[in-house]
Amino acid sequence: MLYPQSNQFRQTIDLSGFWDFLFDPEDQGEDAGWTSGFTSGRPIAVPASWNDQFEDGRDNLGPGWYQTRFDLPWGWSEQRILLRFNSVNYLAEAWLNGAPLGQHEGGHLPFEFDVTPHVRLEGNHLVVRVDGNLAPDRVPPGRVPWGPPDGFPGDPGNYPDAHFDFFPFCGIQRPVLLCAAPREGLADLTVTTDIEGDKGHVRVRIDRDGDEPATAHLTLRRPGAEISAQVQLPGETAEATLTVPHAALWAPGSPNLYDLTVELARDGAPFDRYTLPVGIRTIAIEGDQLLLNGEPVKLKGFGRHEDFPVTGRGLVPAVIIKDYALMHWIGANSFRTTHYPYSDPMMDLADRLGFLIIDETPAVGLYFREDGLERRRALCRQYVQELIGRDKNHPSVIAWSLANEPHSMRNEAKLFFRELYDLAKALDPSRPVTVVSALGVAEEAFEFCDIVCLNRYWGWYTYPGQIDEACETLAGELKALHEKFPKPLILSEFGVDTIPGCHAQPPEMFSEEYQVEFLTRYIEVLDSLPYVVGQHVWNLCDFKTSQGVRRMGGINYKGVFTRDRRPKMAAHHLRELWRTD
Ligand code: BDP
Repeated sequence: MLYPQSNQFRQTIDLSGFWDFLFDPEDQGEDAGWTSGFTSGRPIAVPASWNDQFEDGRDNLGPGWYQTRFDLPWGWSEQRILLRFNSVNYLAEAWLNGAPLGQHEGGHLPFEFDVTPHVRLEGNHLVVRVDGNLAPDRVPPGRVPWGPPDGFPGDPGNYPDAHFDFFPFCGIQRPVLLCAAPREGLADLTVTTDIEGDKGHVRVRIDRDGDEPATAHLTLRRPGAEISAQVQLPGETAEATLTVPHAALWAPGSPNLYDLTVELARDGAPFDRYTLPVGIRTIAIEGDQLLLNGEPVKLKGFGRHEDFPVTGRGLVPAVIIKDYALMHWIGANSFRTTHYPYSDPMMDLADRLGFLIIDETPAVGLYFREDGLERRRALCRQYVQELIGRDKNHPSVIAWSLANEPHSMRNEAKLFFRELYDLAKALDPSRPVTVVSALGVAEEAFEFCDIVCLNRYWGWYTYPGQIDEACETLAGELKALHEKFPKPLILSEFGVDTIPGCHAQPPEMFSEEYQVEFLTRYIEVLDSLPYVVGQHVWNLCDFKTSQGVRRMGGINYKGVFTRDRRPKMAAHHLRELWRTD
């Protein structure tokens, strides 16, 4: 699915702003007659989570009803009109002028409707029902009956009862776009690159709607370079390769991008065009090394959250810029999109700024009891397809993560992930695929995953306050893991809750000194093991969670920056360890 853009043949408008909103008092569903509009609504900001916008919103997971009105801009009357939602969490259903458009399950991934048959020139009325409730058969799940063998006995639980450790923010969290696109225009582009000597090959697959013969003109440009090709499109797809002499490769530190423009024409007259940034780079695994452009690369960075006061998980462009500035300042070159796909601007900026991303589906807290398993499997397949469909052309994306910390103790887990792994590889053979696990050597999916990603908290949940024991255990475990699965290994989470301003000497849990010592000593271990190709600290910033005895004030304090992006002591220490200039 191509991200909407505006040019001579396409136009996009953003429907963001203040919409009307109401909570469904008794979940009366569409029968209440709201699908064609309601009068009792209050104003709500779109995009943003609803939870922190209202006094009665925080723990209310819906359903909630949104509505807005719009007119079509000048010149759109003969066009094909698409309505795109960049992210609605969790279950969305939409109506335009009373006509049902469809529904989409799962937040953080885009979906669109062709609204051409329903749209009017003026006075359009869009209604969206959003259900953010937690349920055992949703992904990520919630309200899961908790206990062995899928969970730990005596888990204290949390409220709202999420089966994951971040607040279940809901609502229309990213922009809603209205797009005019030519009929029979470009439907998709898939770009892969490889390198041969100092040449770069850019392979482009073109998919389009309709099958009347057309010609595609391709141009790849950056200052001082322009390469063109032309290919006939007798039907719906075609492929072309552009070869770039003396290619300017993409890498962190030198994130060179080319603009690829694909123009469709018939009888010499152009009728559609799309421009996509392209980074020429390769990613490969050789033995226990991760190779970027043929050279070993080590990831330094974080797990993060899309999380900010008041806006919740809503898109805030300035926070994106700030987070990249902080990651650059500290010397990070990488992050994982813990625990769901991040916004399109976050991904675009990683290409521009040169960050390496492990791109994760929304499958966190998965468990494998029979009840609801088929539904969870179908959702996970859908997420893999949607994620790869959305992000396949980003040079910054160097691996796909199928899930975070699945409760893989049951036999079903291995086959479940084998199928997802095969699906990801079929859709994108060019990138490594992983599962991020806390099970260690017992995680059977590591047998076929390309990279082993482990989350570890020795010195926090286990061996509290005992960093010597923690580091000894960590070193032993990493060695055993690598012996069993001789592949590149990433410590994909490690960190400790740290209350800013809390100090202790000798270091004690929750103090800033303890975070410094924990991270420094862990990194010493990681740096001493050649097969450890990545270190991702948990977390870049403090973030909101459900309420529970482990989360004071409903906040996870493992950030090296506070929730409002101020450095703790550890940020300065990490900077000394990571910055190379
Ligand atoms: C890991 C999870 C992460 C949590 C973290 C923690 O992957 O989502 O926030 O633990 O406990 O197990 O802080």
